[in-house]
Amino acid sequence: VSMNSNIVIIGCGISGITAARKLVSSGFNNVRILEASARSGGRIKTARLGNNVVEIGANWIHGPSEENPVFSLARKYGLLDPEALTPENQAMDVAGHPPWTPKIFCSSGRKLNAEDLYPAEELFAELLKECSEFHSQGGEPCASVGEFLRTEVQRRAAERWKDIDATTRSLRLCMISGLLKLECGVNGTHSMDEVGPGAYGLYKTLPGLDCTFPGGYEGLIKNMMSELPSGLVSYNRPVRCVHWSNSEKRENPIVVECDDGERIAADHVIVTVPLGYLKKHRSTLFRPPLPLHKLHSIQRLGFGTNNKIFVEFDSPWWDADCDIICLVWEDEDVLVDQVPDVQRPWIKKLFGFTVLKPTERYGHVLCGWIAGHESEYMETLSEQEVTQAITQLIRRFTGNPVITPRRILRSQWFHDPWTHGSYSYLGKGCSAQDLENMVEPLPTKGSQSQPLQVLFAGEATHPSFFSTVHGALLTGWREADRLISHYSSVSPSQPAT
Ligand code: 6YU
Repeated sequence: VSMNSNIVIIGCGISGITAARKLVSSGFNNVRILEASARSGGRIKTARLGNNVVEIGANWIHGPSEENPVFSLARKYGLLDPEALTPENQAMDVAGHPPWTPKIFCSSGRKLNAEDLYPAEELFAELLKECSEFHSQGGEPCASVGEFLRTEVQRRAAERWKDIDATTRSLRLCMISGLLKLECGVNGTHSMDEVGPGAYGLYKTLPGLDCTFPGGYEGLIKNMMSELPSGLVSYNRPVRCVHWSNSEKRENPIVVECDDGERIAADHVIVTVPLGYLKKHRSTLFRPPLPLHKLHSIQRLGFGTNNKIFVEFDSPWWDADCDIICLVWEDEDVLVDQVPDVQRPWIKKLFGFTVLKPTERYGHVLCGWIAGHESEYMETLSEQEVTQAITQLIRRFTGNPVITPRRILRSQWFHDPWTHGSYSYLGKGCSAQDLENMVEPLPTKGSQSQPLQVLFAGEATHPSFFSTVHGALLTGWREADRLISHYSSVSPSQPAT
């Protein structure tokens, strides 16, 4: 009976795909995926800029080592460079921050001595580490991570750098404003003032120096999809509403209603839509509505925007050993990570560029990173307007008035109707309980109705690896396992419940 259960998975990102694979390989033969867009992969999306492979979504395997299932799969499919497979690479523990030495440019175009600014990076790293420890100390000593960082930077800078000349001290603070903007990108938030201090330490890193997919992240998706029965995914099939049942059990309690009006009966539904989509449609996607505690957690958890702007040049204007270019605005020693008037200098939120390497593979391409409302505003501009802003920015910071990009390509995750942003973070007031509430299947405990109707997977449901591909993958397995163990505990003589 169990093997014939109708299981509908909503969303064909990595979590939906892994759930389907596990169920199918465990013998479930009525599994289907409904995907709103025309493709699989969701936030794993590879594109081309000229002849170069670029990632519109996920970039790295964070922590590529034995415990990381994305790493194991990528290795199995032969998708990684030899360096990424070495024991040394797997053993490197950088706590999520690759040891890149930045090249620093400033808004007046003059050259800076990077060593003068190194203490700023050190102080910022020290404070972030302290933030990640609040959780285990059980306290929230401040309103937000941003507030803690700003207050402590001012206090410690005044103490430690009192004998340093005023210009260098001011530049160090400007550098920290840049690091705050970078951290907005890492966390996928508008401002670090929106990130909760108590839950900040819940995010966990794995050992291994972050690596990329030389042929593109989507190679992973293609390989995984090729092992699924063909026809299992229906594309261009947005789900509008999941009709579940809060009352006594009956046959086929769930009806999945699609945008085109089709109604699909199911015994179980696994919902993997992004938190951004869930926030926007939380009051219409479920009938009856979600229980209040689940709705509150969906609201409390954060989901912001982080976008990339790829910029290609005929020849490099940066040094060959440069991994990351940081832009320091010399008027930002007041520590800001937001631009007051979003419409004008939105470009000030772009903290800098990473260099795509190796050059033989990618050509002369930089990836600019921009988070928050400024990033959402950038999405509304034409490609020409973005190119112009980037060109002016680079000319100003290099002092070279003729540098001209060949072309650009940017992501627009906020305006993607099926995502509404990039990835989740733990906002102010969030705790581990919010992630647990996200995971909890419907109907929730204590109800008399048929259990395990609606299950939840996806990046935003992982207790410690939220916002990552490996986190999303593990949640797909988790929900498949929940159904597998549910049926293995039902004795064969009983009808499946
Ligand atoms: C990682 C990285 N990375 C950059 C950028 C982005 C993300 N991530 P999916 O969205 O994939 O699938 C859902 C599907 O549902 C989708 O196909 C929809 O079309 C569909 N759908 C929606 N509505 C529907 C409906 N109504 N009906 C039917 N279908 C519907 N992760 O490991 N390395 O380098 C990056 C990055 C720009 C946007 C990333 C990275 C995040 C991952 O991409 C993401 O988690 C997974 O792909 C999600 O898979 P899924 O299946 O859940 O959803 C200290 C501390 C701080 C904490 N954070 C630090 C971590 C750093 C995070 N790093 C991110 C960095 C980058 C650059």
